[in-house]
Amino acid sequence: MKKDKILVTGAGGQLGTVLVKALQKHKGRASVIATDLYVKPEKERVLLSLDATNATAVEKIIEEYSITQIYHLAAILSAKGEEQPLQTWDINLKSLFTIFEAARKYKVNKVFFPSSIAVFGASAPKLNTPQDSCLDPTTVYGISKVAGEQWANYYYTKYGLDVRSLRYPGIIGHQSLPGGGTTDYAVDIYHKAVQREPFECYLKKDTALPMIFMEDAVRATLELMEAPKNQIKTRTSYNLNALSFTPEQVAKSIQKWYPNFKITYKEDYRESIAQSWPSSILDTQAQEDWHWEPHYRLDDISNEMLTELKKKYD
Ligand code: AKB
Repeated sequence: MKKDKILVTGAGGQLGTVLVKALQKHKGRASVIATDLYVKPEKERVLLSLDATNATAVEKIIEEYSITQIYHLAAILSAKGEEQPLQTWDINLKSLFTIFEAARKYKVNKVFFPSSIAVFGASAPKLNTPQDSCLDPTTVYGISKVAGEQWANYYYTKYGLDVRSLRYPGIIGHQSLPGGGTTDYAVDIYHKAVQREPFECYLKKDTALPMIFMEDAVRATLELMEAPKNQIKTRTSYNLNALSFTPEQVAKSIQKWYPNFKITYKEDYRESIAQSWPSSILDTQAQEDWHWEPHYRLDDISNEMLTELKKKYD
């Protein structure tokens, strides 16, 4: 069988940074072509510059490296997206079409497209939101993800393109910084704690959101992509559950290691985005179809985050 050659877009982002390393470990360093729009010179990792909205550039890379799989992570997230709605729509959808079209044209075997809990809105149940709830998002990011899910299903049904997708909760990791998301506070709070600084939270203390630890998020992605094709029954995007918590709960967890840690609350526009999202989600289909199971609970995450970030700041 031909060896996989994997293209990753948005490889310099929060998830991309860690996913690329995991892919390199599983598939071999030379098998992963990591790309991003802006490339900082780095010793350790080779990141190629690629504008994922540029069809010619994308096709050139697919051809040049004989790409067999694509992880298309490049996108503008929820909070940043609200600052420039039209540009966000344009970038998120244009890059998606470029990738799907190029994948179809060059007969790429599999494509991964990240969706989000941001696809849900007011009409979905707030607690234990099921897979097939009504999708009426309030953010342009959420709208772009709903459209992306439908296009994923379209490319699968019409062209047989094997697109697979997860609705990620907020991702918490120490390896990289998130940017432009509503759930970013759950990473920033740990950075403040290890620097022994107080944290001002832009969400209310009791606003619960679904979250996932980076290791679980990366494992879920790889497990979904490795699952046999006939097990993938959801061709829009799978709900992915790990845990849910409020800012107050994460602060209390941090105080088990840093008893003097202080949190204050000053809500901004991100609170209303968070209010429009589920507090918790159900992922029965992911469990049934490809046996998804999260490993990290809140105190496990706090332990890992605080230990690893302390090494970075010390
Ligand atoms: C965001 O907050 O925009 C993202 C997401 C939940 O998709 N982290």
